[in-house]
Amino acid sequence: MDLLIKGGTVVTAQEMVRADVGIEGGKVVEVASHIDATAAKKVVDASGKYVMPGAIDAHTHFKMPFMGAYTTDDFLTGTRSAAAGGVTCIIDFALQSKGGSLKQALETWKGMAEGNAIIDYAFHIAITDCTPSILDEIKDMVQEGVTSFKFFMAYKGSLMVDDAALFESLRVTSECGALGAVHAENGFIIDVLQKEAVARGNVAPKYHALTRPPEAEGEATRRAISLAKMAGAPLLVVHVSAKEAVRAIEEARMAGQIVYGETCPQYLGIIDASNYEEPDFGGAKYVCSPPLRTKDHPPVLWDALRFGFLQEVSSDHCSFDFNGQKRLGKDDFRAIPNGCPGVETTLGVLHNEGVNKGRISLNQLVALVSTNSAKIYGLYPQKGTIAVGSDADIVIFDPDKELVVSQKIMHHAVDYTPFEGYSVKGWPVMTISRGEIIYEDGEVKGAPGRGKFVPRKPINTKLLLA
Ligand code: DUC
Ligand code: ZN
Ligand code: ZN
Repeated sequence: MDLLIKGGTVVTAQEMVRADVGIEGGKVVEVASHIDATAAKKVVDASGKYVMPGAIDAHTHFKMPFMGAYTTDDFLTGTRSAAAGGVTCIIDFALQSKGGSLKQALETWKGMAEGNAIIDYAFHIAITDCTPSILDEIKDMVQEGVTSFKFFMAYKGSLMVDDAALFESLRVTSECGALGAVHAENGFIIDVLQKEAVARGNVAPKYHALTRPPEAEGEATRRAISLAKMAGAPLLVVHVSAKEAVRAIEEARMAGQIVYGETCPQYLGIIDASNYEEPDFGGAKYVCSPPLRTKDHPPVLWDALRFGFLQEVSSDHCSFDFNGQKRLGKDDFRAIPNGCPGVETTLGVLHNEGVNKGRISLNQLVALVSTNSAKIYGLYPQKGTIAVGSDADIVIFDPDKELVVSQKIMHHAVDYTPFEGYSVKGWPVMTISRGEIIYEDGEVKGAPGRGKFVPRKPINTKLLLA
């Protein structure tokens, strides 16, 4: 046995049990109440700690060209930060360039990850140009292990696709065993509101939120759900931030439609729309899309997580330096690159805000940050659980470790964290990827390039209903 994790409490999406975990050849080979340590090459003492499946962050943007800049974190610094946050697998978005093929997008993103990633990685492809030949390529991508595709209903004039393109694409993704995912905000309305705001001289960061109202998200979510229904396709709505969008998903799910929803920690009430008022252009740090909402939205999102209307929490780590990149928009909020970092903080923040405050159980925490993503995106049971035969992707989580989130302790390259000053009890202390300790007590030990591309299986909607 290569590694034995002894004395911890194994927490999966289903159970919480005192057990030792034996690892060999990168896989879990035994989970039992007592495993003899004499044959183990290395023993990790996990007493007093939770032993959980490594988190899967299904929403990152490393080294992505966007709004005239590249995201600051690349596959090295991004996965370094991920490892320090207990994340053992990311699903990043390869972006189809206008006129480019899906194959080109995948090869470009694989090229950026290879030799750099510290943890395992998979890709979605964001389709921005839905021509017949591109739709034909979807099945080839599924063969390559890319089984989810994102479509933007916002960013008019750049990334946005129209309803016909989305409808046709969803038919194809579904036929090919893939999942269509949407960025659901009404790009037409946002465009009108943005132009009006700027014409009135309203150019500060807070107008980013005021020109992307929750109704624009609710409307687009409802529309995407209707298009998916007509296409006979399952659908996933990424980064749900507004109660209007939650209600749309809830209704569709109650009516038996297969619609999944993701939200992100930045929408869960630790920060909110009032942060856009921070002085000295500080509000730009929180400019992401959808924007942070007013305080009436997070309680609805928490209820949706607790009752299963939203199934997963990922970071949408899309990092732009405050000094330099965000300041591109100092005279016009429309030029602030959209996105916030968060791959390192999701697990600890969700544990503190969710489990410690009694909003979700520990098992739900594991489901939301790991197991459900593995099931939805075709990684289960290779990843997303601790079971014999699964990859030994494990996070050891100390529920008593207290810390204050701050830029000083982050492992990312970007120059701020949106959760600065947030106090938590409970934080990951060790991350194990395929049996190798890659992070321990503040130090990332995994070598750049050790992470592998993980081809994903076709989508199986029977795995996760509630
Ligand atoms: N949507 C994302 O999912 N990420 C970054 C920007 C955006 O609008
Ligand atoms: Zn998006
Ligand atoms: Zn994103």
